[in-house]
Amino acid sequence: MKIYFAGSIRGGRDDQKVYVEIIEHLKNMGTVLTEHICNDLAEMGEEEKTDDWIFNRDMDWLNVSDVLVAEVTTPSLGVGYEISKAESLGKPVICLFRNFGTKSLSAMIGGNKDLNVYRYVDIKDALKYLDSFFEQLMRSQFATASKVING
Ligand code: 6IA
Repeated sequence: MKIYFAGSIRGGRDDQKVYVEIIEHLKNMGTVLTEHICNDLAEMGEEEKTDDWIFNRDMDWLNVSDVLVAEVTTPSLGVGYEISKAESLGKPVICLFRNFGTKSLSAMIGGNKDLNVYRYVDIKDALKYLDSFFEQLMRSQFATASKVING
């Protein structure tokens, strides 16, 4: 399972600690292609990379990923773009939004029934949601693979 995790970078780093917890959890379920998103910006070692290099690298990863998991509490143009791109590529998309009262989720995400939007207060609930989502996803991938093999 190749997982593309999306979280705000230039949109603001307020939720970096939450990204760490989610990514650590996702690593039990597959390969997180974008693990660096939870690192401190200085450690990302990407300052010297050009924007078009970053864009092309991330789009290549999105293309080969099986699922997109986005933490959408801190609004980010890049994360919004990645969600829309993953949706048009037919990838399953999970959007996690921390509901703590002062921020509200964009209607372009919250109103889209094709995205799996989960609003949480306690991070533990978000991780449980991921567990059940991935269990279903793996079951459906297994059923599709069996059909291909057995006809
Ligand atoms: O608009 P944003 O920067 O908040 O967009 C964040 C999203 O776009 C993330 O989910 C990433 O997948 C992708 N992205 C945007 N910028 C970068 C990046 N820049 N490195 C990797 N992925 C990125 C590094 C520059 C940084 C050292 C300032």
